[in-house]
Amino acid sequence: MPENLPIVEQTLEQLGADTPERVAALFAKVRSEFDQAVTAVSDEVSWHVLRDGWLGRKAGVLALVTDNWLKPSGPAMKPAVGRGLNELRGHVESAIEERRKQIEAQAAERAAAAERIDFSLPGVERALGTRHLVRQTLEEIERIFLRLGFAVVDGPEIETPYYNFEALNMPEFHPARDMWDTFYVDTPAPNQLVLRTHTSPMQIRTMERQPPPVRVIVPGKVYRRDNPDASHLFMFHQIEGLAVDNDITFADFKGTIEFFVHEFLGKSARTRLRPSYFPFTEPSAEVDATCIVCSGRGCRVCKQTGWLEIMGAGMVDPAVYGFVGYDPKKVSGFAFGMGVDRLAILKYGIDDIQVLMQNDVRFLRQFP
Ligand code: 2NM
Repeated sequence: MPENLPIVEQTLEQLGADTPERVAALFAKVRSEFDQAVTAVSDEVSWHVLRDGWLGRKAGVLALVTDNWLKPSGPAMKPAVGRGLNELRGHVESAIEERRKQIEAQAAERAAAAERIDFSLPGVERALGTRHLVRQTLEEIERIFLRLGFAVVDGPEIETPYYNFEALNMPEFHPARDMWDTFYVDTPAPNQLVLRTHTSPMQIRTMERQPPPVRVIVPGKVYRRDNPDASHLFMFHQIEGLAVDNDITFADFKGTIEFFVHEFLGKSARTRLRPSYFPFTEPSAEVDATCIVCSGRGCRVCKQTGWLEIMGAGMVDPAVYGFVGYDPKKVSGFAFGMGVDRLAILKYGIDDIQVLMQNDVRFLRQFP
């Protein structure tokens, strides 16, 4: 029963309704309360509350009007009360039914709107990332060596001094270690660790694990404590290679490197070797290739020499074989190492290596 209708709980006598006009006024009051209530109904739940409150068999308003107004009234008032009640019932029942239809229609409309798909809306454009220029260059180099039968291996960036130096023919306190400004990990003295200064430790691990023949390349990040400038990063990428077997010669090395340069820089690129020094190769060489910017005529990039240094290399020093259990009298091989970041900027004529690490999308988008 609606709260603001206490009159339906009283009898007509208690309410002092002793004329048909007063009875009609009471029905008008009830009807106006109903009209307010029915407009306030907005959903299925409040509709059910309204229906039970007005049409409920025991405590609905119409049941109370029947019990408290109609039944106790005498012959003089009964016709007026009966008419009022019938009118009220007709009005309440049809209005409640009408409201139910409206609410159902609204719900159906809302559900349809939720399901409606507007096929004319533009699609969602997903921003796809691309491989970084360094990654692209690294994979290009990998593919060239894969065609020659090299396998790709990788390993840890944090290494023991044994793998980074000692097994590469650089004992503790040997001045050759100063060729690389090394990052040391802050660990207690006997458990020293370093950030690898080259990927060669993995070549040592590879030889430890398998007998010859070995043909591997090792790509990855390496770390050197340099001050960054246009040609230095303190973290950069290397690809080192190693070929060891019973009868590998310096000629195999030259052929391999020439093939690589032709594939990477083009058939017109030429190579030359200059003597050099590494603790782990003997003899050692720097490999130069024809400058890709000026085709060897001389320019700013090659400092007017016509040549660009692209890698260091050499025949593996027999001392290295001793550390991995190979017999230096039976095996021979060559090794080489190149800076991927440096090759990438040479190939694309970029004048500052640092842009590779700055992640400026205006730069990155030029290498989709
Ligand atoms: C270079 C240059 C020359 C090299 C040597 C070895 C190993 F493990 F076989 F001794 N790995 N890498 C090597 C040789 C690396 O990088 C400029």
